[in-house]
Formats: sequence, structure tokens, C-alpha cells
Amino acid sequence: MVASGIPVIDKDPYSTENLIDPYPFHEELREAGPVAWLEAHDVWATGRHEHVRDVLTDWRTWMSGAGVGLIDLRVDAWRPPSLLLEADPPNHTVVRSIIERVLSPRATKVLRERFGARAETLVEGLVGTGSFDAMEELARVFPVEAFADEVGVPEEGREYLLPYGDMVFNGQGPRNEYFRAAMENAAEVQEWIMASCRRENLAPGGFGAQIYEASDAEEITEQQAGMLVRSFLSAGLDTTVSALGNAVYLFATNPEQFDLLRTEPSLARHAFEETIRLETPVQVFSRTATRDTEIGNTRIAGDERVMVFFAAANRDPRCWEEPDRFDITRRASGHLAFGQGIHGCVGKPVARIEGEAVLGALARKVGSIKLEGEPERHLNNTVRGFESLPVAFHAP
Ligand code: Z7Z
Repeated sequence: MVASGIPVIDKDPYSTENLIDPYPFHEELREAGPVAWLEAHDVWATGRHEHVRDVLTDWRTWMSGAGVGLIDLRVDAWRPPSLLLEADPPNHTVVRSIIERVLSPRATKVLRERFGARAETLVEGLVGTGSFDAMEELARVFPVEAFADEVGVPEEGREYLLPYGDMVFNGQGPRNEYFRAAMENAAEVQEWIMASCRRENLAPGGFGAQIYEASDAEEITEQQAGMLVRSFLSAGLDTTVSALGNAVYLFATNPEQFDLLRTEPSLARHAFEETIRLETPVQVFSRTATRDTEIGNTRIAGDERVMVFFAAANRDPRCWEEPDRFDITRRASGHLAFGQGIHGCVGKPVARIEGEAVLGALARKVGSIKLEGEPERHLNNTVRGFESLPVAFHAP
């Protein structure tokens, strides 16, 4: 039961219609007030930038340990909970600091050159080849090759990586048709993932192997190390695939922005941030109240759950001028696509290098990007992206 005076929304954010076009719902949510009750799932939801940020930064009030999806992990977990994502201090702090060390900007600086060179080769091979699917030939290829190489996972079986991410991110939503479809092959996918996280299967020197060094130093157990390697494979692929595809789409449909990028390739970094602000790969996560609290002036009882819409906050007109416009020169810093606070994306130095590498290569090697057909969406409960994206890269 919701008290009177509290805004109630009857739209289901996980309906097919809404996954295809979530923006009318986001607007309704923001305009309803600081927080609204979602009847479809009996859960709170918040979408204004200010309140999304406040919830994310107050981990004492808003815990992750009950899961960060719609479903309470304490009741229904389809996989062993993540030690990183679905955990709270003090346990979270220990594992987070280990991953931070492995993925720090200092440690990942060397990737700039490696990813840059790979992106140029990949993009060069696509220029002047006529129509192709940018998801198939670019957005899915780059993370599955470049990022997975850095983690050090075996090449054989990498076709399981994206289906695993699809399970993880659908698993944050309700047990709907998208979840069930993603789970069809679950046993086989999980078996490969778990095997790939074992020490003996990881290439020496990679991110994965470095996590095991922390278990050698007895900071964590060997079993925990395996679970942290799993976090790389859960969070590091589908997210960047989505971002890269969304960037290609935005440049294809905003040619003047691509011209800008071509004239000034150093805008690549900005352009990546603006892409994930406007078309936020991870649209929503949840938190659970550890005590009675409030959002705005609305009381939320302890143990109640609130869906936190990063994607709605990233288009909040209270925060952004012309929020629906793709503008690579705007200051997109302050967007919440990487979250915020102690759970803010630990992989973002790597994601940014990937984004900058690919967008920089587009800027330097491609004259124009043309849509060659109707893009097809990849529908997932949490990640917004394309299944196919027919384009052509014309020579400068
Ligand atoms: O640790 C994990 O399994 C894990 C899974 C998903 C960690 C992080 C994420 C994730 C959360 C990725 C939010 C993107 C955005």
C-alpha cells in the first residue's frame, strides 16, 4: 500500500515497448517527483539527477548486499552473488581496493597504445567496404578481443562472454521473457565462465593473473580471486559493446557531430562521455534501504527497494541544457553512467581507453558514417544497445 499523495506510475519499465524507447517513462518518472511508486513491480523508483546521486553516494542507508536488481538476492539468486557488486563494506572495501589497484589509471595507461593500435587496424579494415553490421564487425569485436586479452581469458570459448553478460544484466530485472531467453543455455555458459576464471586458465601478467597475486599475498582467498575475475567478465563486455555501438549510431545520425570529431580527434574522450550520458549503457540499478529513510519528503521504510535510473538522471533537464541533444562539446562530466560513490565503476579507466581508442580511430580514418538500414535493438532488462547496426564507413 502506498500512502496518499505519493505518485504512482503504472508503466512497466521492463515492457518491450519501454525497452525499445525508455525515454517517455524516464520523463514521467522525473516529473512525478523525487520518488514514485512503480505499481508493475511494487518498488520505488527515482530518476532525478540529484536524488539518483544522493542514493548512490549514501551506502550506509542504501545497501547493495540484497542485490542491485529488482529481485532480492537473499531470496532468489541465479548465481553466487558478486563479491564486488552485491556486497557492502567492510567486505566490499577489501575486494574493491584490490581491483582498483589492478585497474587504476596508472596501471592501465599502457593500454592506451595497445588499444589505440588495435582500434586503428580494426577501423581501417572497415573503411570503404560498403555496408556492414557495426555491432558484428566493430562493437562486439573490440571488447571481446582487446579487453578479454587483457584479462587473459582463453580464446577458445569467447563466444560465451556476451551471452554471459546478457544473463547478468537480464538477471537484474524481473523473471520475464528476456531473462528466461538469456538463461536457456545457462549451464554451459556458466561452466565456461567459471573455468576461465581459474588460475590455470588465465594468461600470465593479465588482469586475471594479477587478481590471483592478491590471493598469493593472502589478501583474499583463491576462491575469492576466481570470483573477482568473474566480475571482469560480468561487467566488462556488454557494457562497452553497448557504448561503442551507441556511439556509432549517434555519429551516423548526427553527421555534424562527426564532422566536429574529425576536425578535432582529441574530442574522442568527450564524445565517449557524451555517448554514455545520452544513451546510457546500464540504464538502472537498485538499492535497498537499511533503515527508515526518505527521498525528497517521501518516507521509505527499511528493507524497501528503490530503482535508481541512471539513464533518467543523465537526461534530467534540471541538470542538463537540451538534455536530449547529442553534443560532443558539452561538459558531460557529472553524468551517472558510471554510477557514483563506493560502487562507482571500477573499470572505467579501461572503458574510457576503449572508447577513446575506437572513437579516435573513427575520427582519423573515416570520412563519414552512413546508416544503411534500420538498426535492430538488442533488448535486455538493464543494458541498452543494438543487436545489429547496418552502416557504411566512407573514406575521407
Ligand atoms: O561483479 C559483478 O559480477 C558485476 C556485474 C555487473 C559487477 C558490476 C556489474 C555492473 C554494474 C556493470 C553496473 C555495469 C554497471
